[in-house]
Amino acid sequence: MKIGITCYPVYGGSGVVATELGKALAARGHEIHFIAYSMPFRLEHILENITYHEVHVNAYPLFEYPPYTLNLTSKMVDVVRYEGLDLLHVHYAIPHATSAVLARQILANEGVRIPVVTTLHGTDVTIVGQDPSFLPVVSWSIDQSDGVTAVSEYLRRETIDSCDVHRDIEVVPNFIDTVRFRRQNKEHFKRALCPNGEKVMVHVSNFRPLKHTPEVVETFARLRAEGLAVKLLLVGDGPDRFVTEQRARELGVIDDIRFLGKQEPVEEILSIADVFMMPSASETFGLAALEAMACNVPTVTTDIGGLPELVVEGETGFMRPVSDIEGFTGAIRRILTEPDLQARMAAAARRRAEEVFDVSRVIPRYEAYYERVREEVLAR
Ligand code: GMT
Repeated sequence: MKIGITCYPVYGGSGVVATELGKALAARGHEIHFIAYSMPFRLEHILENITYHEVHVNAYPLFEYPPYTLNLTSKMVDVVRYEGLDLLHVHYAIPHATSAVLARQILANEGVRIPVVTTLHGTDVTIVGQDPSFLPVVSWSIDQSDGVTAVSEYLRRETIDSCDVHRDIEVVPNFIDTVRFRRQNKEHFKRALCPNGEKVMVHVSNFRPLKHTPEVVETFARLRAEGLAVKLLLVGDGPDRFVTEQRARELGVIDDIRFLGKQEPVEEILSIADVFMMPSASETFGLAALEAMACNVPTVTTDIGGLPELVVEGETGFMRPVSDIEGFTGAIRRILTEPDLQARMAAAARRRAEEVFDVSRVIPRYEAYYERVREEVLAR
């Protein structure tokens, strides 16, 4: 199939999933066309059957707010028309689904039928999508898509309940390349960071307020205060980086924390981790936790959103209520001080990543869904 994929190309879960999906589909012989405002950061280099089409935004003096949605729509029309695409798959409803539905309408005037599949990732429904200035457009764009997928059962229900959407939504979970994401021998790296054999706690996010990153530092400070020999690695960057760093200074633990910033490849850092912490207030799936699981790292997360569909409580990690610092501390203390439990959870986390979320198990579900949607559209 010839598939156009649109996503946010910057650091973030939906862009990662869209890019990895495109790469995996290309490896299975599909022709993939990425349509975005910059090269998706995980694309690295263009492969034989992957093409990248850049959307240019006009900076006309009249436009205080350049209408990116329209530039994207025109680019989609162009790529479908000249590359002969079979399907458009957009990730994140705002504004990608709106542009795709508009492009489909423009092309219909020329007798071209292009099915639109929208994948919902989270904040496009749970936070941004709930803003009254977006909600009617988000609901309409989801309803008008020919196919809609959500990355968890939680998000499927949430979309129906909060967006006034009346249609089928297929749940296709996120996935992981367990060949790339596996525990590697990084002993030299571990020795450099932990010269005295300290344990390693890792957090990876885009430091948005809903990630509750200061709570990672609070939890870490409690563990240090109990005398636990542990270091904290913080990966990523974003709006709460400053307050997180400030809290670490106030709590006197800054010297035991490394702020590593945006890092690729994250699997090398996860390879030296003993525990991964994700105290998010909202998470439709928790891709960063799955990346940790694939690298044999037990996770301590909140018990909200799609996380209970990913984490098996007491088996692959522990889940605690939002902002339950005492609960996070207790769970991490157990993992770091009970070697048998840590090893058992590490193995179970890897097994779950392989058995349920491996890329080879999930991509065929997208392929089958594309076929179904295309058949339905062409039969109309
Ligand atoms: O988590 C973020 O802030 C990024 C966001 C995105 O859309 O890029 O992530 C969402 O999509 C990811 C991929 O499907 C999910 O793993 C994340 O759980 C989800 N984030 C939230 O729901 C907050």
